Amino acid sequence: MDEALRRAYREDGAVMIRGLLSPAQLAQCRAAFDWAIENPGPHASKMYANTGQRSHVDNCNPIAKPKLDDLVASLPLGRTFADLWGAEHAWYFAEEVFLKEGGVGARTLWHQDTSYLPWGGQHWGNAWISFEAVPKANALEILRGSHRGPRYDGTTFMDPDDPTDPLHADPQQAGAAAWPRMPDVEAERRANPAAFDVLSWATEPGDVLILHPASLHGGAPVDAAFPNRHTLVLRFFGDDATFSPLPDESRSGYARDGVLFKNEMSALEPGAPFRAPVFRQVA
Ligand SMILES: O=C(O)CCC(=O)C(=O)O
Repeated sequence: MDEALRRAYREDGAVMIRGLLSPAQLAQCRAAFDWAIENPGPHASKMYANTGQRSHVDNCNPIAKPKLDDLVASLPLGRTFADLWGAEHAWYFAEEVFLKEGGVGARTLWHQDTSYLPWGGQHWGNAWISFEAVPKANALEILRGSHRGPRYDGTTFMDPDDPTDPLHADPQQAGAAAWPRMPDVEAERRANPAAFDVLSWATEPGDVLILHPASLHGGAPVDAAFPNRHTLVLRFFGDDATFSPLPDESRSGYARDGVLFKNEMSALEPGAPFRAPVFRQVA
């Protein structure tokens, strides 16, 4: 692998790998995506039903897990991640699916996945795989280098008036123990379009956007010109991955309070390598 790509991932927290998946591999991913939509897990959220518009987001679906483990073992992603990190090994964690149909769909709010998942260390990565050609205007956006900056409190995604509504704690009440509240990236961009260094790419089917889950990312809305998006996100980790607890273990739904790997994560001490025999090794 090109050293420049490794450096870009280390420094920027996101890279685009064009044509990483063949048409046959992409078709297998699409079949798994469609199956996951038809067989939702306990965290699935659906919106706009019966309006001609549709939104479906599902994270860490335990029913989809065995199928996805088998799929991931057949894809070139594990080796790609190990090469990108410079790691000996890579493991697959779990998926998230994003469906937005009918031209209506708010932006995915800015967030870091590490506000919801107890993850530390360098060797983490999301493979963002969209089945449509996604224009740049509708692309996922990443704040360059933000995976090397503060770990912010997450958004609850629940307050339409406050995209930074804190998930774990109100800093004014929790004081120094709280993680800082996220910047309101969209408000700051409205005031100053150059406020942030934002990375984004238009993608073609087969391209894979790789982003570090500690990076601040968001966006990828649909609109009248690009009405439908179907995206499968697969999350991986390598040798330098540790258990790094959340401030409030009862708030995320995906950590020790979750459904997937709950017991395995409960057995890990802060700072311990993120390992359990149940994680599927893919490199
Ligand atoms: O595709 C999206 O709308 C959001 C993607 C995302 O949050 C992720 O890959 O972690």
